[in-house]
Amino acid sequence: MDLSLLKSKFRGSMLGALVGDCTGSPYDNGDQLTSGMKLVLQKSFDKLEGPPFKAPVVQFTDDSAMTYSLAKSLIDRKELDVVDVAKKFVKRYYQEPNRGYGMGVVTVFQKLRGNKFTDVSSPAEEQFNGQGSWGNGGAMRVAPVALFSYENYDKLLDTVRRVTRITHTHKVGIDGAILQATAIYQSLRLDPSQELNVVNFIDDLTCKMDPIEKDEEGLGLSEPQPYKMQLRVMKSLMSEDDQNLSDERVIQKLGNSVAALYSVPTAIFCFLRAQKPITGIQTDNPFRRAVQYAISLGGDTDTIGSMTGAIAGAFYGEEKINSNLLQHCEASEEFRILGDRLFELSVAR
Ligand code: F2R
Ligand code: MG
Repeated sequence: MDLSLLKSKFRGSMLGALVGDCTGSPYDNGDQLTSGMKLVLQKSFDKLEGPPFKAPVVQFTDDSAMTYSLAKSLIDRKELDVVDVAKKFVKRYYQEPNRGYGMGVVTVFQKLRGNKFTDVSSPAEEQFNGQGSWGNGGAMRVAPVALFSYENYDKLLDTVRRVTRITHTHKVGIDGAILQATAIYQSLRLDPSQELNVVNFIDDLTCKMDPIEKDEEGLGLSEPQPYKMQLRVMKSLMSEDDQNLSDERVIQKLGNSVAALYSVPTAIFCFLRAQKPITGIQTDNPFRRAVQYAISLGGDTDTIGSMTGAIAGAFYGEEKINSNLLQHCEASEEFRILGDRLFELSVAR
């Protein structure tokens, strides 16, 4: 692939994650969006993408704070150093605790600080009576790992597993992060000037998730390969007519919650569905369509928006992310630079 396109894709993934978080956070109250709120969302995107106007920047949340820390650690250390990542997560949390972190992860941070990072495994393992978290907090921050591991999928798997375990040790939480990283990894490799074959994209994800989910350790899940099941559902939804596919049905089938299982597949679906026009989302820009659609599904809007943005940005590259919109997102220049540094580290060594 042409290196300037690949560099644009690295930037696009980091910026896409940021844009989805910033634009999704005002709608993040766990509920579905009313039709009035969807109109507000449409107008808000129109305004942010329109002629420049003076306004306070839209602040990012815990999603981007943790994505930033993870990218910075990989760049500083040139390898995964889980103690350094944990320190950066915790330091940033105590500097800016009001970024919307959930209570679960805050407990992990308190314990990590309490043991002075001598044990970075136990705090996450102790979560939820020793089950570990299946939340989407591992998946929401994983984009830098997909970029860092661009040339080696086994490295991606190992790095995602180890970095996710700092806060999330439930297999469903870890596998959700793997699925999200894999979707970015696949998107980086595709040519955005060619029509995306959505069936192949889902089939490739399914093939990659199969051995990962077979690696079960008797967790007693009712569905032994839950992400493969969600990918099957996604494929079936993709074959339906746009007019008949309501937001309610998508939410009912794929979910929109803080659970990795009910948000990572949703983000991938939003990216794929936005390859074509979607009723009710008025834009010609497929990157915006994907992110706006993800937010319009409600629920965990900042995180599903961010995960969708990271995948869509990795596919389309920076060019499809409106520059006026970026001006309104906090720290967009820093995120662009992180994309460049990860590109230099992984590709242009
Ligand atoms: N949580 C939020 N936002 C609400 C924050 C409100 C805050 N007070 C404020 O506004 O300032 N957002 C962030 O959380 C999501 C990522 O969550 P993460 O990191 O996975 O958290 P956690 O706590 O590990 O899991 C989330 C919830 O899932 C349920 N859960 C997880 N594992 C469970 C298990 N094994 N058994 C039972 N329940 C489990 C719990 O309800 C957890 O609270 C992102 O949206 C991010 O933006
Ligand atoms: Mg969230």
